[in-house]
Amino acid sequence: MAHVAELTDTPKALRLHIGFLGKRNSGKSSLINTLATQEVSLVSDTPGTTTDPVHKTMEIHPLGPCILIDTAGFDDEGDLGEKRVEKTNDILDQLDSAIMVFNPEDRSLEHEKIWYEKLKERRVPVLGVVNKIDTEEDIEAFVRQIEQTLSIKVITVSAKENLHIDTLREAIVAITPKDAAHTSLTAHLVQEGDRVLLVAPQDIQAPKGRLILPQVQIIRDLLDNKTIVTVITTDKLKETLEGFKEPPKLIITDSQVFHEVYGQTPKESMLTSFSVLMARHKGDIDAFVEGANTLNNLDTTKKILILEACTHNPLDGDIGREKIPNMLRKKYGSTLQIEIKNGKNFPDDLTPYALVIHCGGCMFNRKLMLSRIRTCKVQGVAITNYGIFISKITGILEHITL
Ligand SMILES: Nc1nc2c(ncn2[C@@H]2O[C@H](COP(=O)(O)OP(=O)(O)OP(=O)(O)O)[C@@H](O)[C@H]2O)c(=O)[nH]1
Ligand SMILES: [Mg+2]
Repeated sequence: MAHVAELTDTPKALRLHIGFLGKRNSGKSSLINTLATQEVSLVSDTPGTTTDPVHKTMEIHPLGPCILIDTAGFDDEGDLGEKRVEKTNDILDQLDSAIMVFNPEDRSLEHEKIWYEKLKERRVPVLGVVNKIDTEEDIEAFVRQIEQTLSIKVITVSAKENLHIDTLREAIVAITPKDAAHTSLTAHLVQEGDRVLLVAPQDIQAPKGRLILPQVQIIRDLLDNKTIVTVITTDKLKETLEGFKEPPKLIITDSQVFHEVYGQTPKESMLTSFSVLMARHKGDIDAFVEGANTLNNLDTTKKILILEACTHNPLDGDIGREKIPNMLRKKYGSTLQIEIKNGKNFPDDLTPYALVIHCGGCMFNRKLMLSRIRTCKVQGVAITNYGIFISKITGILEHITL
């Protein structure tokens, strides 16, 4: 059954990520269980019950598909405690919003101040939730203390007694931005009734028996936009175009065969790629184009960093590990220093690099990608992604509809 759920579920990367943070024993896990109306996370009166971040997918109307992330208490101590806190720290870049849970039995706000600053830095909206109001007196004074110290909206609840849980749900909806990850991927290019041709080579890189996530998402989006969709492999391009009465409004191609498709694109048709659409949807297309333009004048004394987020097994001709390095070496010489890293770990120091070339990030949410782009900007390092890089280096960028 797990397999079925996987196929029908909204991909995690498209869900809004809502983090529950707070001291140990404040009731983070209890609140998630109450919202989910099921035992998702273990609850106990022993501080430090939750150790690793726990993900619970759920629908919150009208936000849509969300992930609630339970975390270890940010006041955890000792060697193990520090590691747990680090894991909490690692998820901050993904958060669309954060729920900071307070325990009225402990009114110190030192940790909370630090974590509030971390969230503010990342532009994550924060909602304060004072839990356990069934046990404590003078909750109002505590609410005022929090509001004054952190300048956040605070509500009061009891996970145990199910008090004000509807208010909590409404407050979560109010603070969580419905971001661009939930808007259409293609509506800026097409209208109802337009004919759209997708070129999706099913080469050795393609997973057996299915299409890759960006292709699935884009096909779904085109269907939602009531366009007429045709999907082909590259070798069928010529006869498909010949069979059309009129040229298609839009052709969307895999970037790896961009050149081939560009050569055959009718002048009346717009041309873009799956990765360009995903880049716009997921990141900051202008930053990526600007990043790719550093190739005009590349500082070859510095290194190039290629970041591949997936941990798939490298295959012959793999795009991140072979195709892109080969393209770079062909243009800038074999001495160009190229580093390839697993994109899960984004380096803190980017200054040794002239350019970061990121994968499409189909496994990441938009918030995480934007945060990486921001980190690059702060350090003055250019960033682009695979699709934009390939279209730039093959001289096609100016012919793409962005
Ligand atoms: N009286 C009362 N007790 C609560 C409430 N919410 C949680 N608790 C209790 O507080 C204790 C801690 O709850 P958890 O949900 O495990 O707290 P947590 O923040 O997830 O704790 P860690 O995982 O250790 O960081 C448990 O014994 C809960 O039963 C509440 O609203 N009222
Ligand atoms: Mg917990």
